[in-house]
Amino acid sequence: MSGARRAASTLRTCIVPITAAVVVLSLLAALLVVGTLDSPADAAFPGANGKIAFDDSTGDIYVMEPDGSNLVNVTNSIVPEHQPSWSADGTKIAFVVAGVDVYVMNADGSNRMKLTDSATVDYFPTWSPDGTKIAFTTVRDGNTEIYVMGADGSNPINLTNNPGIDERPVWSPDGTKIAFESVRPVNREIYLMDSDGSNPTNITNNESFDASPSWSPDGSMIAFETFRDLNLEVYAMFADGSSQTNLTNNPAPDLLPAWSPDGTKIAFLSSRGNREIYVMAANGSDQTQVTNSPLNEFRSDWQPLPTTPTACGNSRATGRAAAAAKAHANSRSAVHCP
Ligand SMILES: [Ca+2]
Ligand SMILES: [Ca+2]
Ligand SMILES: [Ca+2]
Ligand SMILES: [Ca+2]
Repeated sequence: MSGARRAASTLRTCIVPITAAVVVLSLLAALLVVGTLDSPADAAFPGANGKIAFDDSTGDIYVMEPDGSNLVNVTNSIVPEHQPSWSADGTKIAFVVAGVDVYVMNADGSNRMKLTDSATVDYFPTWSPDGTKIAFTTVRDGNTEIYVMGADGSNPINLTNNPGIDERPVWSPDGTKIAFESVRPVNREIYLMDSDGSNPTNITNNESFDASPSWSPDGSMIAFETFRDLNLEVYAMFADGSSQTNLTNNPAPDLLPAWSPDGTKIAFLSSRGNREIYVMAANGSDQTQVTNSPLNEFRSDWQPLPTTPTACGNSRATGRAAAAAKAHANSRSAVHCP
């Protein structure tokens, strides 16, 4: 391993607990947020924050900048498209057509391809980090199960095999686990299982409704929605289910969190008036409305953009800027940049 790669690896290791603690340790939040804002992306989905994709009550999928600008309809068809999910390299979107089949398309809406063709409904697609597989939900076996298939639709396999409701899978950034919702038998909880379907484990363990898991890009935390406070709130917890913390704290329904690829922000939906997409810092601060439409927005997902991060600043920087970046990095970590 080269010196620069080793340094980047060391810095990433340091950042994992920092990113997680931002949510839990409010007294340290300001300091720690500063510590993560300019850090390299720390994820199996390495990248900067790209566009936000979402669907709405028109049955189309849109992409926009995270501040709501440059809104583009990428489906523009008369059949309803919903549930966009970015691939880890940010080049493709998996989605659902007419509520019954999983498709993929390029980020600009081109090259649309149908992946499932069962007699029942297939929905909630999500990519594996390496882009080779897609997990989804289906009722083809007579009850709601999570399946995984090749990214070309080949070889679908049942991962859950449980008489309860199992749906909304999301792959962990390192590819080893899948978080999902399950009702076994009466209470909706967030479960983790190994990516081959083994070892399903209830991690929310709360008598209220818990749903919509979204991994932080470093894999240390999961954001989710819950009704435990008698209105929907977005919470975050460590991936073992500990330290479940309310991030939104608003009397309106807050739901469907989507962590940003750089780990610093979370997009979510809120019905503070008309339902809109909001973006907040990962500790719940700075909740900002980014859509403004009389329609109802639904699920959002944040595009990872490729970067070439190093622990010692942008490798393309030269001269005084590069020296300043190295000095800044050295002042903030145990890693010494040459
Ligand atoms: Ca099931
Ligand atoms: Ca529950
Ligand atoms: Ca709320
Ligand atoms: Ca709206």
